Amino acid sequence: MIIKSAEFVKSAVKPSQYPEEDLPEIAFAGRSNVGKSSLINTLLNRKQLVKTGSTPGKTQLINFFLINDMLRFVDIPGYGYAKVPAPVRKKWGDMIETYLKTRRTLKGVVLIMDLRRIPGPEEITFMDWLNYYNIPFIRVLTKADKLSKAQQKQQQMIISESLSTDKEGFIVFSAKTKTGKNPLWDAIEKLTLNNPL
Ligand SMILES: Nc1nc2c(ncn2[C@@H]2O[C@H](COP(=O)(O)OP(=O)(O)O)[C@@H](O)[C@H]2O)c(=O)[nH]1
Ligand SMILES: [Mg+2]
Repeated sequence: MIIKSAEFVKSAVKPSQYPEEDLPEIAFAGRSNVGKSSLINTLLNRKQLVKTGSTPGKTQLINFFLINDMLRFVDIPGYGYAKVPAPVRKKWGDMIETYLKTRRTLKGVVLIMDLRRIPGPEEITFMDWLNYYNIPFIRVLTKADKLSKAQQKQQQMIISESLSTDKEGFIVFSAKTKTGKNPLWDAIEKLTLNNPL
C-alpha cells in the first residue's frame, strides 16, 4: 500500500462518538508496551503519528485514523497494564467489547503479541471474543529484532503450541528492521478488499 495520507480523526469511548460507518476499519490490539503504536507508525511510514513509549494515562480511548481517505485504522487501548484497578479494567473491557460487537465496518483485528513472551489470559480472552463475534484476526509477533533467527523460530513454535495454532499462522514483525511490514499490509488488504462494505 502506498501511503498518500494518514491522519488522526478522533477519539471515542462510546458508539455515539465513533466516526460514521462509511469506511472499512482495521483495529489494532495488544497489551500495553507490546509495540502497537510503533507497528502502526511503521505501516504508515510515520515516526510519531501514534505516540510511542508513553505510560498510558487514566483516560483510555479508542483512536481513529484515516488512511488514504479509504480505510481507517483503529487503535484500541492496551490491556494487561499492571496496577490497573478492577473497575477500570471492567470499563476498558466494556468499551472494547462494545466496539467489537457493534461496529459493522470492522473488517478485522491485528492482534499484536511479543515474540519473546508466551501469550497470557488477556490474549486468550481477547481471541475468544474475536472468535465469538466472528471477527477475522491477524496474529502478529513483534520485536523480532530482539531475538536471533533461531530463537525467533523456537519462540514461534512455543507460542503456536500454547495457542494450539499453526506455527505459520503468525506474521513475525519488527518496527526496528521493518521485517513483516509487507506481509502485514498484504493481510490487511486482503481483509479490507475482499470484504467491501
Ligand atoms: N527493539 C524493538 N523495540 C520496539 C519495537 N516496537 C516497539 N518497541 C519499543 O517498545 C516500547 C513500547 O512501544 P510502543 O509502540 O509505544 O508500544 P504500545 O504501548 O504497545 O503502543 C518503545 O520503547 C518502543 O521503542 C520493535 O519492533 N523492536
Ligand atoms: Mg501505544
